[in-house]
Amino acid sequence: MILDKSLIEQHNQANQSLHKKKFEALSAVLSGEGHDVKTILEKIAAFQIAIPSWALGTGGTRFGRFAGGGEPRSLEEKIEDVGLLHALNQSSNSISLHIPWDIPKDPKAITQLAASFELGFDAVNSNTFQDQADQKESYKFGSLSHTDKAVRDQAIQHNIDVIRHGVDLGSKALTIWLSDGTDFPGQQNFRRMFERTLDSIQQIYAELPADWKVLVEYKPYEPHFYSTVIADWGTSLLFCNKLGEKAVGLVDLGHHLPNTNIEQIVSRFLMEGKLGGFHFNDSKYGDDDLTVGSIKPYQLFLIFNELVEGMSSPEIKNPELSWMIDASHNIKDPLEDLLQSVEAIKIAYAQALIIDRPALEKAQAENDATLAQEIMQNAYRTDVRALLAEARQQAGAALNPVAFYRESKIREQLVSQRGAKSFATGL
Ligand SMILES: [Mn+2]
Repeated sequence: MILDKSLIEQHNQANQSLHKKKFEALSAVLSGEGHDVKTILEKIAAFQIAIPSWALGTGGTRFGRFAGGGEPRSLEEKIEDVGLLHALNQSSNSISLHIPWDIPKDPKAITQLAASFELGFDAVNSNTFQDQADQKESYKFGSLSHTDKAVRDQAIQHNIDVIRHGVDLGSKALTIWLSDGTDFPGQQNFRRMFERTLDSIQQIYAELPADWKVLVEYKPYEPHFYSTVIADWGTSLLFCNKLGEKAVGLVDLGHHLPNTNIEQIVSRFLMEGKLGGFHFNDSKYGDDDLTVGSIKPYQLFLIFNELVEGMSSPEIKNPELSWMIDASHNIKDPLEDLLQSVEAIKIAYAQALIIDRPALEKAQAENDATLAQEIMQNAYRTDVRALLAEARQQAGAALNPVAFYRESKIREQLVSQRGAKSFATGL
C-alpha cells in the first residue's frame, strides 16, 4: 500500500505541542553540555538500517508458527512493506534479500519498484542451511565444509549465483552465514572442516566484483549442537584475514553465548579494520529473535559507544559498515516490531553521540572508574527520544511511527488487501 503523506502531516500536527516542549527542553540540556544539536540531528537522520526480506512475516519457532495476517505474499509486497516502514520513519532505505526465498524474476522491474519507494538493495544472503526442492545434493551433513566435493561445488555455485542476483540489483555485498557444524563429538575433524570451508569460500571470493565485500557471520551453535565451523568472532576474523581485503566480519548480536562481551568484540574487529556490519536483534538466553533493545539496551549502548569512538578515531581504518536487522517475529506484528527495533538502534546511537568523550578519556587516563561510569551513564540515562522524533519530522516522517501505524489501521488495511491467512513467502 502507498501511504498518503498528508496523514503523516496531520499526525505530526496533532502531536506538535508536546513534542516541541520535549525537544526544546532536551536541546537546552544538550547545548548546555556543549553538544551541537544540529549536527547530532543530521547524524541521526543519516543513519539508515536495512530491513531483511525475511523479517516481514511472522517467523515462529521449530514448534510452530502463528501467522499474523496481511503478510506479504511476494517479493513485490515485501518491498512495499519496507517502503511503508521507510515512509513512517525515514530510517530504512534498503532491503536485504535472501536467496532463494526472494529471487527477483525481473530484476529491472524489482529495482524500479524499490526505487519508487526510495529503496536500494543491501547485502544479499545465501542459504545452504536447508535443501531446496530442485537441488541434486543434500546439505544434511554440511555445505561449504562437506566431505563430498560435489556438495561443496553445489554450495559454491549457489553463492556465486547469489552474487549475480545481487549485481543485477545494485547490491554490494554477500553475507555468508554458514550453518555447517557437527552434532556429536568425533563426527568430523575440526581442522579439515575449516580447510574445506576456506577452500570453498576462496572460490566464492574469487567471483566477487571489485567493489563488493563478503560478510562472514559467526554463530556458536544451532542448527548444530556440538560444533559450528564459524563459531565465533575469532574464527570469522581468521577466515577474513586468510581470504583478503574484501572479507569482513559480521556481528549478529544474538550469535553469542550468554554474557559475552560483544562491545569488546566490536572494538577488536574495528581495531583490525575488519568490521563489516551488524545483524541487530536481542536475546535473553541464546537465540536471536527478540526485538532490538528489548532485553539488553545498555549493552546496545555500549556497542554503539565502541562504534562511535572507533569510527571517529583517526587511527581506525575500517570500511563503511552495513547495518541490518536480523530477527524473526513470533508473536508481534512484524512491522511494529521493526519500527521498535529501528528506534532502539537509533536511541543507542544518539546516546553514544552525546558521551562526553574528552572527559571520558581523561577519566580513563587517571584510572577514575567512578567518573568513567558517571560519564557513560549520564549519556545512557538521557532520554534522547525527542531528538529522534525531531529528526524524523524534519525528514517528513512520523513523530511517533508506532502510534501512527495503529491510528491509521495499516495492518487492518494490509489484511483486507492480502487476507487474514496470508503467509510471507520463504520462511
Ligand atoms: Mn544473522
